[in-house]
Amino acid sequence: MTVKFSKYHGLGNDFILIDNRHQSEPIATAQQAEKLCDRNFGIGADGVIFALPGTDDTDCTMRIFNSDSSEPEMCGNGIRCLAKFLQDLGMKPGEGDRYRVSTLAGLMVPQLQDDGRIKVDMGLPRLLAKEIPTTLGNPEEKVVDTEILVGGERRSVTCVSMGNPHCIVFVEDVDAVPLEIVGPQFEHHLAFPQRTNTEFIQVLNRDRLKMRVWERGAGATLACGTGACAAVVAGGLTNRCDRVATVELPGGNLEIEWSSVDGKIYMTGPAERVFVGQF
Ligand code: ZDR
Repeated sequence: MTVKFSKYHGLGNDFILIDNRHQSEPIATAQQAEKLCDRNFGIGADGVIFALPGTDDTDCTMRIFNSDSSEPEMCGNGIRCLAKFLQDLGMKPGEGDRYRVSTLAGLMVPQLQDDGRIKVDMGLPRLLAKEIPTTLGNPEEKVVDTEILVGGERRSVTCVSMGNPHCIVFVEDVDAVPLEIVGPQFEHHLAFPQRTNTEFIQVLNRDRLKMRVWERGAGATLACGTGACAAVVAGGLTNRCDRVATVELPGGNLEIEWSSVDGKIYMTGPAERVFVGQF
């Protein structure tokens, strides 16, 4: 079988997009997706995204596999790529300039902006320990500046779910973090039964954060949309930053707003098609 794909990236977080709107199950398995992501033996990507048929009140359903074949609930950079992909396929948004997309983390609404960027209504952050999920603290309470022992070192962390789990660690100097060592220690820590994405954040200013990320199932990546959202929520919860902030990632910047009106997170950033092909 020949399958057409398009390769997109959002700030260097790159994905293989497959038009799967004709059937409700992904046309590739998680194991095939892992092979496609291989940068030496495959196409190369941080994940594979399938554009599946929508439900009664959505235009499309997004499913994504990480490069290790695990399936995350949500992907912030990926959903911007998906919106661009649907536009490039000639699909009109059901609601003006907004697509309604079902994900395992619920409804997401990416909006195509005139400047070419995409603004995504990412919904409400989930803050209770049981929602992350993490065994840190009390299951019915938030995990804010909570102590954890990782790799023999005491760290203070704040946990946020954007549908997928995030552990935020504020540091003095983000470039000094040995990501390849501590990233996996956080990802597989017993305190995170579903594993976790981990963001190391340096506060540059009340409206500017610098971030490096170790993604669950994908390792060090150039950007993480849900992680940038989680970082601003963690910064807000601990009064380290304002509710509107720019997050500097290795691959570029994302603008994040934690609305004080509806409590939702809005993420704005680019998505670009790099090439198309078939396998
Ligand atoms: C971090 C991510 N790339 C994004 O942009 O939000 C999402 C990918 C999924 C992540 N690796 C996870 O939760 O397993």
